[in-house]
Amino acid sequence: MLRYLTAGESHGRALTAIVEGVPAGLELTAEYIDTQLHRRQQGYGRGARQKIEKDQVEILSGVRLGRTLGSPISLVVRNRDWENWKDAMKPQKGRAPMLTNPRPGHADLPGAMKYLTKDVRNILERSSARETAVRVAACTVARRLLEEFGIEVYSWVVDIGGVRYEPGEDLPPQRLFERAEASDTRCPDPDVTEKMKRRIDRAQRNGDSLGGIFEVVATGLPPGIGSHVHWDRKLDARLAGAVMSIQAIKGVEIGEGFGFATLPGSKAHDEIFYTTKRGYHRRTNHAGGIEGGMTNGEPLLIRAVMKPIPTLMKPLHSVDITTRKTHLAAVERSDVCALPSASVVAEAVVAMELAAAFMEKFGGDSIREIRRNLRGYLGELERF
Ligand code: EPS
Repeated sequence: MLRYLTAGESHGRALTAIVEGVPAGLELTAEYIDTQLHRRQQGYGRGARQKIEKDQVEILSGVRLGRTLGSPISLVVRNRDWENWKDAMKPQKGRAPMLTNPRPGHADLPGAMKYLTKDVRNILERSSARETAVRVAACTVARRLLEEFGIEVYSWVVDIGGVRYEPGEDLPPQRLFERAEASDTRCPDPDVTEKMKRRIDRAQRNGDSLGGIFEVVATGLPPGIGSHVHWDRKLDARLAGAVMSIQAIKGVEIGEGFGFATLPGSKAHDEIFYTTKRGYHRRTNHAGGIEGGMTNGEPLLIRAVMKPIPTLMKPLHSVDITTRKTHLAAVERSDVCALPSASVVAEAVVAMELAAAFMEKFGGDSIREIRRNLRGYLGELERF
């Protein structure tokens, strides 16, 4: 079973992860993972932390001579900022300063109540989206696995604070992705990118933050990944859970998503065609590549909304949890908008979920074995 765990606090020494269930023989280097870590750190609207960090992974186990061994892969991403936070995190003398004014919208207050602590820092250090640095590292192992079998995952940002990108032309995902990669907001359109940047500037001037919407697309998926037979094997449910688990994500759609509410059945479904050249295929993709909890061979389409980051430079009303008196919410260094990063994190977690389901279908202990399993199944489908 392909799975992972992460550990680490935002301003602790390091973030770590263990990835288990990776087959042997997969080419994997720290440089490959670092490319994704670098992508996660980009984007207009990020705060000063990204100028301090230059995220790089160390692979501590599970890889020898550039290939996976089949044993657990352990990863470390060190926090450069630890040096500046040592005193707050672990004072040499005296008591650590307490943070007692929870930020509305963050994990601060429910976390403090749940874990019975009056120091909100005990909660926010782990709830911080800093954790996504090592999550991307872990999930990039899965991405490497998918890539080996021709499955690619892309993303782009379509909305920041109401500045919307409406795709005018029907471009393939690779092209949209290339354009997004060249944009400061990961938006495929340069004009909309500029509008988004101005919207972010305005929010920053007002001490405010912004949310938005991104899309993730995966191509090259064979039909039959996931299953209709049980709730926790349905791929759409698993993907929605994975994307929703990213900090600040509040909604996930597959394919037409909420748009299905207004479409009649005759326009909502993707009619089935067959040609010897293309096999079974569709001319539309309202389903977003998943029917009955399984891939159907069409591209996977996911859309998700991120709420505005709850740390505000012009803080909201809150209560000091030691005095119970009115107090403005804590002001921590933060981002104005992290949509570009969130879309990169989403690519990663989608890759992990797809790779896990892919391994359930074709799984073996080595890349060679999986390749043989996949080839055998695709041969069956050719005769189907
Ligand atoms: C982040 C690092 C954090 C935040 C951000 C994400 O660093 P710091 O708290 O030291 O500024 O910039 O996290 C949040 C916005 C949040 O609300 O938790 C990162 O590396 O992505």
